[in-house]
Amino acid sequence: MIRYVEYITPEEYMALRKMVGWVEFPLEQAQACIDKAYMILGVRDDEKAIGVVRLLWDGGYIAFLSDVIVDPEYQGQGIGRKLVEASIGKLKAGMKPGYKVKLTLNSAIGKEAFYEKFGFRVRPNEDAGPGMDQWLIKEESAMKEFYIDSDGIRLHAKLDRVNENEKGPLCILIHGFTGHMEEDHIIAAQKAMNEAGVSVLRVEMYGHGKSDGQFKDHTLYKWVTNALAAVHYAKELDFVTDLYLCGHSQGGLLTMLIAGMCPDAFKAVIPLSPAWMIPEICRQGSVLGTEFDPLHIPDEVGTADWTLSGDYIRVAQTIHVEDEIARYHGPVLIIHGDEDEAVPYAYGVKAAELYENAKLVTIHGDDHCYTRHLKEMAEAVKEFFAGEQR
Ligand code: FER
Repeated sequence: MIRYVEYITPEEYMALRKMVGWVEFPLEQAQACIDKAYMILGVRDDEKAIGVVRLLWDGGYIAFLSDVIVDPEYQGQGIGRKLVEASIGKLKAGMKPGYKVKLTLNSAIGKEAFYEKFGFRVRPNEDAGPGMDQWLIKEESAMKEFYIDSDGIRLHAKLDRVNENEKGPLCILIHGFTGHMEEDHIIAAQKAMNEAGVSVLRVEMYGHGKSDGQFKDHTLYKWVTNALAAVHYAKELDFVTDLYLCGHSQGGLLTMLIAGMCPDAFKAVIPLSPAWMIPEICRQGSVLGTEFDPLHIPDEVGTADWTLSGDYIRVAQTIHVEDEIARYHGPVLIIHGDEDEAVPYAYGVKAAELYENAKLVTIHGDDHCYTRHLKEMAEAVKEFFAGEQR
């Protein structure tokens, strides 16, 4: 049965536009078309959306009749006429005594006679020139946001591509402990890579940013599983030529572990201020300056600011980073501030010595997140990738 309803969904609206060959647009924009209309009327045959009309009115003198759509299978039954009449009726009902409103529409070619029946005049005519219009189109962003599945855990990801239409290198970029993908130093690294012609896949790990999981429950095993899922995702992308992996701090430790586990996956890896001492200090009974008995790990460890489950420690204690360093023979770029308060600079120096093929860039006078010389860090990243591309 044919019903007239006051609402249709953005998806239905786009499906109707598609059905008659009209331009489609993003659902967010379609939603605005529905929400901001003075009146929207949908037509359903039982539940199926088969028609729509939108009436726009500024409340002053300009009104516009837009999107008179009827599913071709239902045309010739007077549905279009009802939609136009309902729109004119609604507009007249809203006008106060003395109001004058100009109702305009753009007829589809050949539909002029249909609209003339309601009093519309074809333009140009003796007192009005032709109607004019143009489409303004904003390019789609090169950034795409989505989730990567990691054994049922949704990892929030953003892909910033250098060029939508070309193949090229990609770097996976991972934040640190308590961090996320929008931190200044993560964005700075992403932009530097993009400027060097490298697309970037930022991924948030378990319990961080907008990914699934609670911070307290995160462990390095979970992060390893997540990073492997990100690597598998990246390897499936058909535009990717060379793959790189970069991570900051605990993400830098993760980078070192994954490099050892997948030594053939990456053209190079970039641990930024890598917190690769975490497993060792957990074996010794301390984490982030908080002490515990390493042989009798409590259920929880923490301060007023953060809480970790004992499992974080248990897992960390089993990890041996030197083994993974020894398994990776490719190029490594380590960047480290020599006034890092969270991960002593000496660890950056030591890692650079242990790797077969590492370069250390020291950011003099800088801290853990390069808050004093962010540009220098970004420049080092850019230069490294520029060298890689030559
Ligand atoms: C620690 C020292 C530094 C630690 C973490 C960090 C979890 C740094 C983390 C980061 O910024 O990613 O003892 O324990």
